[in-house]
Amino acid sequence: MGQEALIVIDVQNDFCPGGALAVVDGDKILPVVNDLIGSFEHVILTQDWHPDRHSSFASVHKGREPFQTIQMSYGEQTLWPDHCVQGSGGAAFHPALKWTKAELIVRKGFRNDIDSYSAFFENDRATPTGLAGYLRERGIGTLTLVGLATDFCVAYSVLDAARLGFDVTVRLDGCRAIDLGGSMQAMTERMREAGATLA
Ligand code: VGL
Ligand code: ZN
Repeated sequence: MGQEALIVIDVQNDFCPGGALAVVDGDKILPVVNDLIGSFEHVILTQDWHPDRHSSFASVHKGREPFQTIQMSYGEQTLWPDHCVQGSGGAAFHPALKWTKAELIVRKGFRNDIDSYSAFFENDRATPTGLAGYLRERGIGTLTLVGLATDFCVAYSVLDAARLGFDVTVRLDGCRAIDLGGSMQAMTERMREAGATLA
């Protein structure tokens, strides 16, 4: 069990209204997320952080459109509008996010040829980001997750955390979904099956 941490997934401008990959009401989570940041001793943030011609962008695949799915060497990959380009305003944290207390910021998706939804592994579900080792070394075994988007980066982080043996709770009032082709219902079921608590 050990210590507890709050993990805040991708609360960045591009996932909020007006952003390149806006999640409906993405900015509405900010009061809940900021309250949780205030109440947790340990806070970790993730930041989606892509090179400017990242392989998850539809714009680099001739004849493809955002939200289509393609086969990559590591499996199926959804194509996205260009988003969260390293150093861009869209990749910055939402201005209302009270992020200063964070002890660690995990950047992900920075390798050109592979996407990374999860805070723990890239989309091959095998290449680690280092977060599990960090948490274990610090004696943190219990995690609460919030952020964007529920059915992609939050959900894959939750599945990996549960698989790695962390005790995981998702605060759904601190999350909003993209909901692509029923992904919200499918990922909710998978998170439950994995043993996560959905609160
Ligand atoms: C995300 C799609 C692409 C997310 C990141 O944060 O959920 N979704 N990149
Ligand atoms: Zn991304």
